[in-house]
Amino acid sequence: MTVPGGPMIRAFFDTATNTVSYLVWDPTSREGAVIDPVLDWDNRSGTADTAGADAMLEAAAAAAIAIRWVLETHVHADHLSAAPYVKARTGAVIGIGEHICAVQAIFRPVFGAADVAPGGGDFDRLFADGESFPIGGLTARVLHVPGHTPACIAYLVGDAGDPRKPGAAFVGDTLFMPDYGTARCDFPGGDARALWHSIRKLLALPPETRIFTCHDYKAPGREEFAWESTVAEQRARNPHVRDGIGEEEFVAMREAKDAGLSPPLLLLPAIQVNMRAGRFPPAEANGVRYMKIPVVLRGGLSGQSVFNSAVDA
Ligand SMILES: N[C@@H](CCC(=O)N[C@@H](CS)C(=O)NCC(=O)O)C(=O)O
Ligand SMILES: [Fe+2]
Repeated sequence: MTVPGGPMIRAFFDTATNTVSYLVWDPTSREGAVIDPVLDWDNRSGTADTAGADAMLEAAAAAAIAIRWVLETHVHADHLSAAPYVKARTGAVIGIGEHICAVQAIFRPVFGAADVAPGGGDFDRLFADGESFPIGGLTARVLHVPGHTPACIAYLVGDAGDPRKPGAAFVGDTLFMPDYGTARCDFPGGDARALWHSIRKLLALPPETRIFTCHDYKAPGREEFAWESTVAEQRARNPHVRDGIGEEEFVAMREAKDAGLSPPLLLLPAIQVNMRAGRFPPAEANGVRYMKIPVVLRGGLSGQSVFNSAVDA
């Protein structure tokens, strides 16, 4: 896929988690970025693998693309990030939004993750709203788009780096395809009203701007997975945010819908790894790394001290 004068873009779809990762590059300098790479995770056996990330690295190598950046749109709650693996293989810099610290402040105590570096220091680069950076000869501009999480950002690459011209917007979990809707806002720190304002910022981009989403779950009547749309298509027919739908209507719809959603299958492993920029929790004294599951006691179990600590038992 190409736009004259703009970025080259190749999408990689992870069927296990419905996640879309992107390889974005400048055809002139052949420098590029990987956006939201997925680490394969078998939750039944606790096994991580690199097949998905390797496919991206092989595609980059075959096209002689030097990967300079691993760009996260947010701390994903449904899959593990392959960012450290891509960094180890390429020397790329791992970037995320500067409000990552707010996400870590929520989840560090939940997982007793004392090793999380202060000030977002597990990541190499923290992007502020409005900041620009180069991908080879392309310009990427960062938009803070909170709502799904407090730290979500979108990357506007190529001509989209210039707000007067259309280009490619990697919008993470904000808008999904125009026949599906928007991302959920019920994770800790999520906020439907904030998502509304973030989406309005995205929909104020030029109508031809290409929108690349981070997930696709298909939609009733659609057989194929899809991830690319335009601002114009979103404004014409997104069932949650098309033109004519107001803020209050959106917030009521989003909150009602979220009340019926289950936590993502990989929520707990994903958050504890991704808030560490894709690092696994540190090894214990026996040299083994473990994922943690914070235990919640309900019903007759609450107040039963036998379940609260080994000492009580
Ligand atoms: N069934 C999926 C759900 C994943 C999920 O909750 N995805 C988030 C983005 S991280 C979302 O916004 N989903 C919208 C929806 O399911 O309608 C899973 O278990 O992984
Ligand atoms: Fe997400």
